[in-house]
Amino acid sequence: MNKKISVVHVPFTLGSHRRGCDLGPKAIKYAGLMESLQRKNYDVSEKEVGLVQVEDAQNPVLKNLSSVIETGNRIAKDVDQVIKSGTFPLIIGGDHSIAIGTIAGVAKNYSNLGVIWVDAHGDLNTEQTTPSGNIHGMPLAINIGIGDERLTSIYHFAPKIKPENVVIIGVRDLDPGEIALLNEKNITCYSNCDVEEHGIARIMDDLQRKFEENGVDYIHLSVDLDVLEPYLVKGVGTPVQGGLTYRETAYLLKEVCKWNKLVSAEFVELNPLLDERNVTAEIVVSLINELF
Ligand code: 6HN
Ligand code: MN
Ligand code: MN
Ligand code: MN
Repeated sequence: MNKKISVVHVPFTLGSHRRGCDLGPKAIKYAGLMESLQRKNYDVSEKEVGLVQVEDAQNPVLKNLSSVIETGNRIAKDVDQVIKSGTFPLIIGGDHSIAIGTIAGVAKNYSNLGVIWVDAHGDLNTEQTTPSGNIHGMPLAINIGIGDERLTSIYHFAPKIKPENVVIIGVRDLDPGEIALLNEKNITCYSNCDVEEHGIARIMDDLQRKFEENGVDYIHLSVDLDVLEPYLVKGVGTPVQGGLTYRETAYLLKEVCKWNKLVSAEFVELNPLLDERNVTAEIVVSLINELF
């Protein structure tokens, strides 16, 4: 693992219906993220992406579209620069719509990028299938090139990733349009019940083999905190019962790290306004410690 880490703060909240994810990076900072990484002798720096965050209700099926696009381009540019400087980007959200920008920035550097999407949701909606109009329910579709062209073309290339290089883990709340897209694109997906049935260790072994077979040498990890059991993570806006345990999530992170393919990681969807005494942010810091 690279010894130089840049913690990239992305305090964006307009991809979600609830306000408050913009406070996520500060809450995680105050929970001690920098100190915990420094204690392990990483050379850690921080930066904050300059965002555009102006609410607009122009398009009910793509809410706050202009801000998501402008912010996505800025995130992509910053993440791209961090990688080009030989530093590992650890991106702290922000709602999950920021992954449109993060993956754009990472994929600019790696043409056959693998993505592990750890989430209670599929985030595979489009403007045609969305039940909410919230763009944080769409980033994975957009990254495989499906959706509004203004979003899929962020950072001037599309698609960012191939559907066969994507895996989703922990999912348990899919909308009908998402199920259709999953099937159409044949995306590898392990639900919470699959984790129960096969165990996280076997699933990770299967994934390692899959990435090997696909010739994937570089992996981006996207962790939506709502993948965990809601009682563990009170500070998320779209909780769903039946999530992963802390131990399963920690195992997943440690295993990914062992493969030596991880080039970037992001932790998203913390909403400190919904949290109690910053406990969810403390869990994020612990999880990041499992990873590095
Ligand atoms: N997230 N599938 C729902 C929607 O509105 O599209 C929920 C999305 C949640 C997204 O948690 O990142
Ligand atoms: Mn989610
Ligand atoms: Mn193993
Ligand atoms: Mn998500």
